[in-house]
Amino acid sequence: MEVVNGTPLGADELKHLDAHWRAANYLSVGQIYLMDNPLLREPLQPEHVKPRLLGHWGTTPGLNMLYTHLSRVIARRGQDMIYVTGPGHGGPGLVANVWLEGTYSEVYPNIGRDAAGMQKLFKQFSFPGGIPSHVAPETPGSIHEGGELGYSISHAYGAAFDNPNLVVACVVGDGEAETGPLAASWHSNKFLDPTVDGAVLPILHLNGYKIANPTVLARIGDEELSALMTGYGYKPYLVEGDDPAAVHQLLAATLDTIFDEIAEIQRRAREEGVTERPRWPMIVFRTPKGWTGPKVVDGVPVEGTWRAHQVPLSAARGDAAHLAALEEWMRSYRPEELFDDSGAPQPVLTQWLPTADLRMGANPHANGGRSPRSLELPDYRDYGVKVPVPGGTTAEPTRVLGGWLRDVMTANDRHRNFRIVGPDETESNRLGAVLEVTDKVWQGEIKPVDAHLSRHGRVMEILSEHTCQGWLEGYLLTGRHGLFSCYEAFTHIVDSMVNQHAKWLAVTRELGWRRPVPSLNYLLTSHVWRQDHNGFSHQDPGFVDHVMNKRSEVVRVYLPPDANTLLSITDHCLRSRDYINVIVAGKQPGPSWLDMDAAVLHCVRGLGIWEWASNDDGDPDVVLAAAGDIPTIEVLAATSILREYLPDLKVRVVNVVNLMRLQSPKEHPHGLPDAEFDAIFTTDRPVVFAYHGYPMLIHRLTYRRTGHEHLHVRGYKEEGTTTTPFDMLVMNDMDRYHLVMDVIDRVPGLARRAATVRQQMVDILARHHEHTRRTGEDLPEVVNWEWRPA
Ligand SMILES: Cc1ncc(C[n+]2csc(CCOP(=O)(O)OP(=O)(O)O)c2C)c(N)n1
Ligand SMILES: [Mg+2]
Repeated sequence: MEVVNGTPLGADELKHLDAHWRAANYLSVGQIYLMDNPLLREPLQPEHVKPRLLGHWGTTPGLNMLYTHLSRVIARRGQDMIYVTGPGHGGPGLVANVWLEGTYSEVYPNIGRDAAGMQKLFKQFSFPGGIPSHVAPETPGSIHEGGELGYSISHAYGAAFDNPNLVVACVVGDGEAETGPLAASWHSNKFLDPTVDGAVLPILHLNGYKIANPTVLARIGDEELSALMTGYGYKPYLVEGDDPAAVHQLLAATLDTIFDEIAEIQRRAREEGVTERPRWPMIVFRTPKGWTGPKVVDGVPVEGTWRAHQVPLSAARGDAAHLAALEEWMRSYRPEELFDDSGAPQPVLTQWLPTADLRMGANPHANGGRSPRSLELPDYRDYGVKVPVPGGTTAEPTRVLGGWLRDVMTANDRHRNFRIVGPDETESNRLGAVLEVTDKVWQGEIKPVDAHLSRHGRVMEILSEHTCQGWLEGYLLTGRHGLFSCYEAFTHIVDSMVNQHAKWLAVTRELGWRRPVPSLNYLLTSHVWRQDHNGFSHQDPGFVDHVMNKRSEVVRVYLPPDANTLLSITDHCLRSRDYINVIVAGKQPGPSWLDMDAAVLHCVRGLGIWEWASNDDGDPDVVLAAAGDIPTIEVLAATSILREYLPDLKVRVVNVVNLMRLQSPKEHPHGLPDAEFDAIFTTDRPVVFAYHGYPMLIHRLTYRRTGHEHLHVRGYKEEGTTTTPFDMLVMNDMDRYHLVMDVIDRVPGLARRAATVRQQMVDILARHHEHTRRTGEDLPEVVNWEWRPA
């Protein structure tokens, strides 16, 4: 690893930096422990200490040292920079720094930069009614909570893409670095284009420990660690030490070198057109966990060990020795030198700091972007398929969407604010038209056989759903737009990341100062019903269930039944802010049901009666409902059978495109009012509902509705394999023949009258079984079925 020896700091600058760092450490400890006497102007008493001591000290002094020095770099160079805190449990450190630079009091005027403000700053931390312990949405300058570890680097790169002047400093916990998502995300450097993207400076915070264990990377020796980072394509710099004055010099010298190097890489790419993949610098920052904290507590070593992780003096309120040690610890930072009589930080710590938007807490990139703008969207109506009669046209919905997305890409090219991410599936998901106007970005070696790879593409593919998700989140949180296209089953890989993003959005909605950010849009295709190549391992429609657990104000789920509805829904999603939008749509050729005007209306309604398919004259015997493209086909096929065999039966066909319409309006803002729901689904007629995913979700959403006891849902019941498309439906009892039987079994009095029809359904299913097993194909009447009502 490179070591940059040097003493770039004169005596004064060293003094300024060290005072700033001590102040940040003092304020961090104060937040963890104190509710009063913030400046220690009187002897510390038990009642000054919080009754519950909650927070994390261990990582904090390192984070503070880095923040201090990055502020120096910003001030000297006018560098646009944000700070991503992987170990987000070091929340008090970030709050302390943001308070010192003045941003905190601007965002929260009730917390002034004075003694009274400091008292509130301390008390509110991890306190009922106060602020969370992590680098949460409440923390100015944060786009990354760092609560669930593993996403810092992918968030940092997401923020850096298409922000050519931005450097994202990204602290990675050495424990965090053990996670799968973090391990994969080092490779982001193969996707960063130095000509149009900014830079990420990863700083591996090698403090040696996690909560109760050493970290792997701290115990493999420098040679292996260096080889690992070199192997990931970085140039590692080592900054190591426990003597503050020496580390200040070393860190300042290293950062000076590194920022020159970043500027040079960018200059060569931008001015000389160098396309060779650069070896970007990164830092291994090896300092003690809990640095400057108590060395020994109750006879055991704390500083420099895992014991420093949370609260080193855990009994400071009740135990006199702990209280004395706390006071000694806090006084070791010499607060009387750091704060003036009013409690404000002395000029020595603040006069050299960056000002205005260059302060990392105030940087607009970390609050929805420096110049956020809406996408320019070509009129999707011009891209629709012609549908002279329902079902009369066949289209591959995602391919149709691809044509529009291609032009979305072009329309916004000059703003460079739209990206499509996915794990190797853009073409397989039939969005390949976008590659007519852009490429897949790739800084690795490119061979003649490769297609659509280039240094400057706007489509991003890496086989790590975590990295895709992290990139996109970072991109959105800094005010740009995107779409994540993913195999439905494997979207589950990012379940936990979605949880975190949903929490982030829910909290930011309540913070007036946070700008809305473009929504996180998923296109789940290659879905459960059409996994012809793959089978059971690729069949799982449960991501929707997962998302539906989130707070109703942030999630939206759409199941467009055909190409035109998919266009309309996607347009809506790309215009929206602060949501997680999930769109489930197939890529295989399928019937188009609605012409563009009807599609737009249907999407606005969210669910509606398809009159052209119904014969109920306002008084149905049964309601057949569908949500999802394949269920829609089965419901219509079942309807045509019923209308042919039982022409007196009055069938109402309902289609649901916006799943939240099913919920009570008390639970979701999109919920259909009860009276409208009752009018459409009736309160007393059987409803046979074919749903794309797990049936229980439809029950969950409708359990408060009057007619819920009459609702019978078919869907995926975890029966999967590699078989014919229709056999998948039969295996899950969601095929048209089962639906017809469901109707016969449920409409009062029908069972006896329609006994022979029912028997025919059973017979067809037997024939289906025999035919598929013999020929490998579905029955001709299934394959060739078209909507032609009697
Ligand atoms: C994914 C995940 N797993 C487990 C935890 C619980 N946890 C919180 S902090 C921590 C140790 C982190 O160690 P490190 O990344 O080295 O951070 P630092 O030493 O800087 O505190 C763990 C395991 C978590 N927050 N996220
Ligand atoms: Mg650690």
